[in-house]
Amino acid sequence: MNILLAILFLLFPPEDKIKINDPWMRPSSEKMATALYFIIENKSEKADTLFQVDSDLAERVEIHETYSEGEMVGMRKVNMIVIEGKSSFELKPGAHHIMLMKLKKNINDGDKGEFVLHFKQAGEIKITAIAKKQQ
Ligand SMILES: [Cu+2]
Repeated sequence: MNILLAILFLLFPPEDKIKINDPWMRPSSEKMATALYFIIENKSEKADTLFQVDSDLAERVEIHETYSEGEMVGMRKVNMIVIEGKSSFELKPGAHHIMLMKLKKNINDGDKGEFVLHFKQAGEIKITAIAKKQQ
């Protein structure tokens, strides 16, 4: 690496544009489903988009939203979550969440799981979520 670039890098480390706070998931059992939650903090001026989540814990991983129609409450897949510039987006129970379907193993209280979040601007972000019953 060029020495000048190395010095510049030390003086001005690139700031993370997207920060993921408090990732957690609910305990569940093999072959069943569960959900992953976290807060996305967008420090950039530009909007960013979460469009995919990968995990070895489940056979299928989808981005979901919760909706209500009359007295019915359900959830459905969405293709993306847009986080406006200089704002936060919270995935939480009863709202948006990451759905983990057909779990490959039991997830017990205190277990940790690794996930890769894919953003259009920030690229891949690896996170470790902890399993707990309540936030
Ligand atoms: Cu769901």
